[in-house]
Amino acid sequence: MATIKERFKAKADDLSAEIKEILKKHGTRTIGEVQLSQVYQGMRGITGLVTETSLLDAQEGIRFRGYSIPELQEKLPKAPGGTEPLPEGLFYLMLLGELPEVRDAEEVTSAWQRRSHVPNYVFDAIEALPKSSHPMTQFVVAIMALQTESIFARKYAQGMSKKDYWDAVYDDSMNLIARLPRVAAYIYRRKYKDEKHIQPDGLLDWSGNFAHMLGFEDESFKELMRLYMTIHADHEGGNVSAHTTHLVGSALSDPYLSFAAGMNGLAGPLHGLANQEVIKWIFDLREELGVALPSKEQIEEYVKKTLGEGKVVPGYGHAVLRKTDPRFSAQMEFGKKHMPDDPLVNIVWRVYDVVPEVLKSLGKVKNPWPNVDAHSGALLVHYGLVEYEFYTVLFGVSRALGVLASLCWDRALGLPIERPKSITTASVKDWLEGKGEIWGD
Ligand code: CMX
Repeated sequence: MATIKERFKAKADDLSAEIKEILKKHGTRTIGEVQLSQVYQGMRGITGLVTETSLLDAQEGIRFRGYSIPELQEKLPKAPGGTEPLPEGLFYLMLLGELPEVRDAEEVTSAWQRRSHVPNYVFDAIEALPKSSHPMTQFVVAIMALQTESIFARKYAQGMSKKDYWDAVYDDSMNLIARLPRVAAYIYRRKYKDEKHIQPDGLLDWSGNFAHMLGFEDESFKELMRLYMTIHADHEGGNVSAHTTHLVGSALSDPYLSFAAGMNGLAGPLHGLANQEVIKWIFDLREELGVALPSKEQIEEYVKKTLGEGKVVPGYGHAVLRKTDPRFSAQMEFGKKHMPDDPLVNIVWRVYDVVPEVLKSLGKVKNPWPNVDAHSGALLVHYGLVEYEFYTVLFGVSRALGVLASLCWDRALGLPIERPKSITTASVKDWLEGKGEIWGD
């Protein structure tokens, strides 16, 4: 029986050959046109990247290798007695493009268990930061400290051949994913739990062990972690964290450097940090109104106040999606099943009843519907994980699965350094006046 690495290599060789053939026959075909407004407005809608692991449809939401989130919940292997998918299975699916059997997910679990040792100097690097540092800052510093372990960097320095890049990236990616829960849990227990650290449980799956090291033994919290780690893993290639990891990796920066760069992007409030902003916004709303469950009218007033202060409503809107995010819906289903009467969860649902209409009335918001971040915090608070500044770290641990599986593909397919063309407004004005072309080298 071939190892996951050997199976990946065989698949990558097949796809490389196929892509060569496609480009030979169709490489000059035009995929779309670029308007001047798109160049100025965040490259929205410009197709310019290949990401094999997942594809986002504006109406339907994300599909991982063709499978929607409800399909993953049905088809991916589960932990014994559990109903939520194991992210190990999703990683396997993203990497190999095939649904895993139970034994395949188990193989990933045991590979990550074997690779999970975090050297002490990584904890020392975290300890060198003040405890008040944001958890994402501590997380990125820890990833950078781990970089000294990079097999890719070491082998590159020794003169590795191009054809072996994928192999070193695969090992670095597997090691990094295996170590992230320990690093993240260390940051959490250091900052919020009097430095009372919890040793890993080598018998648990990746998310179950993560929950355990964070200090949560409730089985339904472990189920939430499995779902959370699955749905946050990947959202095709153009979002800031995925695109940054891919871009930095294209310079042959190793997976640690590339992933740390992606995490700096995830730490922005318009991207992953929105999950902490949502719960902060709801806590502020509750405090200002002085009620446990505000009415729809009260919420509407508060939303209008937020907008009036020139702020965004966190957790709503998306650059690509034009419907309720299925990742929001999956969390809503989890809430209905495990905590239908939780007051905070009920606020999230009430906000969902109110915000889209208010945002629509502005006439400029392209997507008034909730994204993944609108729901996650309330579920975590239910189990006692109330320290919302930590939420983006959870998102980051999950995001590693998608962006690092993609990085393996990038190197296996030999994708080149990324270097789109930029222009100046002066050159645009010349072009508009017919004084020549603005593009070209
Ligand atoms: N509240 C208020 N205004 C919003 C808004 C929101 N939730 N979403 C969009 N808008 C505004 C934009 O700020 C923009 O206003 P200006 O023209 O005055 O600059 C206008 O509506 C048009 O924006 P858009 O084309 O609809 O949205 P973008 O593609 O530019 O941005 C996003 C997408 C997600 C950054 C934006 O919707 C937003 O800021 N949402 C709140 C933050 C958030 O939840 N981010 C998490 C996204 C998911 C993730 O990555 O984790």
